[in-house]
Amino acid sequence: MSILKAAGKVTPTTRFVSVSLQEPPKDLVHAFTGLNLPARQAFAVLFDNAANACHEAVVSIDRGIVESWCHIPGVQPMMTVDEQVECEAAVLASEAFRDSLVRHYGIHDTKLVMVDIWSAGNYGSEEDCAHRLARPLCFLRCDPTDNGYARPLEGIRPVVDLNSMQVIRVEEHGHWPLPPGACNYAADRVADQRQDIKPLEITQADGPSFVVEGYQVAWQNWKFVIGFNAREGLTLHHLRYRDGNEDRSILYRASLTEMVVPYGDPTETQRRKNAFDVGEYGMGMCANSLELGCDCLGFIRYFDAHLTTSRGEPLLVKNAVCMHEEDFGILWKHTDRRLGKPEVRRSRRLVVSSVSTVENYEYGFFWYLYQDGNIQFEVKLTGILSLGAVQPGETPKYGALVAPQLYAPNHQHFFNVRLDFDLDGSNNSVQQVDVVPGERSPENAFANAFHTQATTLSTECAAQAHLSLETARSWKIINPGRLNAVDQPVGYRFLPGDNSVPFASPHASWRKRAGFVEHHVWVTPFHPEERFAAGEYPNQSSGGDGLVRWTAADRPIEATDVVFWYTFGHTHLPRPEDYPVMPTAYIGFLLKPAGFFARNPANDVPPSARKQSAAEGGCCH
Ligand SMILES: [Cu+2]
Repeated sequence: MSILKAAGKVTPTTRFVSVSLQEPPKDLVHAFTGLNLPARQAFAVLFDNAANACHEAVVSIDRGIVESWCHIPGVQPMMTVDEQVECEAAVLASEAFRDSLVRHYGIHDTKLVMVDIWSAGNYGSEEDCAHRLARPLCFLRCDPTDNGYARPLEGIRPVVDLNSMQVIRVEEHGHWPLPPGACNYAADRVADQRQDIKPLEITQADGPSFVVEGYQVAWQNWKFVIGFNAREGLTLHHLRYRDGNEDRSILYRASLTEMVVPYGDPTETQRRKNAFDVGEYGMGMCANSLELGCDCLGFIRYFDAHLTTSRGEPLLVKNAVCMHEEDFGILWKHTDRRLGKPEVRRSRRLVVSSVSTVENYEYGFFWYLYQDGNIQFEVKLTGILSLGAVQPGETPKYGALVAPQLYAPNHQHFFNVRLDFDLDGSNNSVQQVDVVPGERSPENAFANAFHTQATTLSTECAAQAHLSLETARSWKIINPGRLNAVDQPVGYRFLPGDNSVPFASPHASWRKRAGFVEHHVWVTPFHPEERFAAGEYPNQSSGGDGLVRWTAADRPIEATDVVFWYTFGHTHLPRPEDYPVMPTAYIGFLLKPAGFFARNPANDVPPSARKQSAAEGGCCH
């Protein structure tokens, strides 16, 4: 902040949207020997509310100067946490809003009203294009610590200009009574909690198996660097696996680049609901400090995140990232019946995670590293549904009742993860692998055949694909310049998990802004400025940016530095059991070595030491 201030770039109405590490050029990182540190630079996005103007700055920390300063016309960067707080205060102070509250609900005192900022999107109006807007949703608590989401103020929709921080107007769409029931989930408010859970203790008397130096981690054969920024949250860098005497690179960088939650109810109070939780809210900015609550068991190592307030002051998110080891059942087993001797190994995985709260919803982001070279990413969806009120006796068509007169609209969550591979270096290709049933033929006389067909993807357009259950489609990232023990290019297989297609029409405004949902898989040649699947500034954008725009050039992607982008969607059809708080739903993907190693890399895992007393009885893995 001080460097930008000294350079005269900061006005009293400037917001610091984000300040993050300007990551050094890849070739510098690849050539880094540990001696000459690259120049230390920060990348800042600033927004001046008075001028309604966005600027990007690159600042040299070493030299104390602003190296570049660039006006980005016509964009709205993501909303800051400060704006969330100020927006709520502005709505609660608004005469028009208070007047609506009295007329609709007879509420004179606003202290139990909750106002959640919601992004406004862009539906083509002059207002959507020219103002920095929010369209908050409002709720009413029964008392100051109640779960207010149980009582939506359905008919009232304030529209807020975030530049003036004023309510422009309050839209009223009819009258809905408050749902009759309250419902809470807090420990001090749930009566009759179950009594039959005995403690489950995980102890690691000798400490954990990982070694940490700053943000660099070594765990068994794995090495990587943990990163964190306001927009993406947790990032992994320079992921390597030690194979014999060689640290072999797998991923240069991995991150969640965007996500969107479109809602499927066309009624007036609900139809604008969609949220780009990365590009509009900032997944890192919404990260929990796990100092306040982390439920991992065992030896936990935390990492802090260093962000800024919207006024440029340092903002420390203590314990934003949690790392620990978990037992994960059987790693492998075989009993040779002739020897009567089982060989079994327990699987240990390293878990690196963070959790973000985006108003009502929670997202947990979990990277798992396994001893056999597997890399898994899992999103955990929990928190509270976005709820609305319905009329007494009404059964909603576009959602589900979760309690009397309270419903949750159908919706989807689409995530996009960017995997910048460096598989034994950056000369990589991607293959689409389809399983093909064999035709009956002299060669296939018993008609039992099937085989894989690997298509090396040559251009960006050829790479765009959906999952295919019919062909058990998977993908393989290979290094054509390095052969394995059986003379095949070394590779890692990409195995998708659950997925979905978008159910909103292609004409839906949000789909234009979220072009990344058009294909599950995209492959691009590395470009340092291609970072976010929906582009740099999806908030209130008119769309067409990001993957859709870049890949229109149909660049070659074979035997080059490739980036693999994966879009995965969770279709959420709510149920009463998701209320008042949702049991976690899981979605993600798996990367599995496929000819990367010469054999099972976990062959060398020793049997686990077991101290077992006679009283403990039998052994079961
Ligand atoms: Cu959901």
